[in-house]
Amino acid sequence: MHKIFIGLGSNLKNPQQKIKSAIQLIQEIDTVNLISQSSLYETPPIGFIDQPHFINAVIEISSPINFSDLLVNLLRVEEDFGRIRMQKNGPRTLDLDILLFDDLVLNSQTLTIPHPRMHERLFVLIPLLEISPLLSMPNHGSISTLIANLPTQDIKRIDS
Ligand code: PH2
Ligand code: MG
Ligand code: MG
Repeated sequence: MHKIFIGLGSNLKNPQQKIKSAIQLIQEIDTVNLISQSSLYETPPIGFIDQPHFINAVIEISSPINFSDLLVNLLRVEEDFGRIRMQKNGPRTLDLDILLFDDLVLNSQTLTIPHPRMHERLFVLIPLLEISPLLSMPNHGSISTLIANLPTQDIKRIDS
């Protein structure tokens, strides 16, 4: 069984509902078990600034699936939500990122694990800390220490 963390993000057309439905669809992938899900967070856009705020969340799943089959399944869910890849870091209907896959370190043409920018992104680290307070990531150490060393940002937990 693999222990896998997935980041979810959306900032177009009812993003809260999109994140909730996406979690539902991920759960329906064959062999996938949902272990935990974070709250939803409203987060300011990072990278390309001139776009709506995001809704972000993180889930933990467990599955015997290999990472390439998982990626194929996640891309299919993104497509179900009408994602068209236009601009790097630009607005997106739904973005699903494999953050961590056990302690795997992978740099292939199509996939980098851990996610290459997660250690500097509070919109990933804060929801991750919520569901796994003692978690560490390969090469970057504990999530809580990473958060403590980043400048604060206006990240709001949404009650739902
Ligand atoms: N995703 C990006 C770029 N910037 N900013 C926030 N707040 N949330 C995101 O999910 C996000 C982003 C590229 O995937
Ligand atoms: Mg992303
Ligand atoms: Mg992505």
